[in-house]
Amino acid sequence: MTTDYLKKITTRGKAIYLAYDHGMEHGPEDLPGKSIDPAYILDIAMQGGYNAVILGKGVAEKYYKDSIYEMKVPLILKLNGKANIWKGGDLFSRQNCSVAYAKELGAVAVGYTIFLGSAHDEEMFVEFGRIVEEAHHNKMAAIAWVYPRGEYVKDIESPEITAYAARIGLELGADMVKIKYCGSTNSFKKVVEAAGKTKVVLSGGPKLEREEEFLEVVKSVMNAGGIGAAVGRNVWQHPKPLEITKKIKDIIFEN
Ligand code: FBP
Repeated sequence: MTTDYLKKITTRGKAIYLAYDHGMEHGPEDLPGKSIDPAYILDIAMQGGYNAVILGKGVAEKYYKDSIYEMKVPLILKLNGKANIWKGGDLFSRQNCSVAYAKELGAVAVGYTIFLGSAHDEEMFVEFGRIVEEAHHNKMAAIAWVYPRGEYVKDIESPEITAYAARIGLELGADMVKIKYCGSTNSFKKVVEAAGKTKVVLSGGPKLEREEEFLEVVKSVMNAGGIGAAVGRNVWQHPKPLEITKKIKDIIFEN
């Protein structure tokens, strides 16, 4: 099947997304200053010309649906999420919003995190597998966040496990995988190769002290064949979010 479910959230095959699911994943501690306010983030997404903003169900309902943002910025609805408190063992992030409801909220794509290596990874494969089918029946894209975690994962950012993460996206039918950087352009090329026809975007990571460091990572991902980045903290924890957005976009779209 060649239907391009990503058309609405890409520009000439490339993309930049503003991620804001951290209220659940990390808690308010990771939302300093103005970033606690979803409207602040949506303004950045709109003014920065992002290909989409990534929100959970509640924020989408209260701040996006029937607002100016709905007309200006496409929505990727994050269908699962876990809090950052339980440290007792294998992670399992269950679905908390249906594809049908995501569509009602105006989403053109849905996202779901899989913790590869957790004792529960197969259950997440099953949930995401069903989500892919439902999304595609609704002509929506399905995006997998694939993050290696757990007792049996020695190094969560090794090239080998990152390539495996990318491949899981392809095997499950994801249109796109959102994964962490694994250290070099050459190793990331193997990641992109493992993902095959599933597109690869960088998952931003914690705010780096020096913005140049982050921009180098984006450059490397693009040189390796990635199609863009989904960034959160490195943009909205930045003192000048629109300036850093422009720098990231220059790399992604004019590389
Ligand atoms: P960032 O660019 O801020 O890292 O956001 C990307 C993201 O995938 C979010 O969507 C998610 O909440 C977070 O990172 C998860 O990060 P981690 O599990 O590494 O703490």
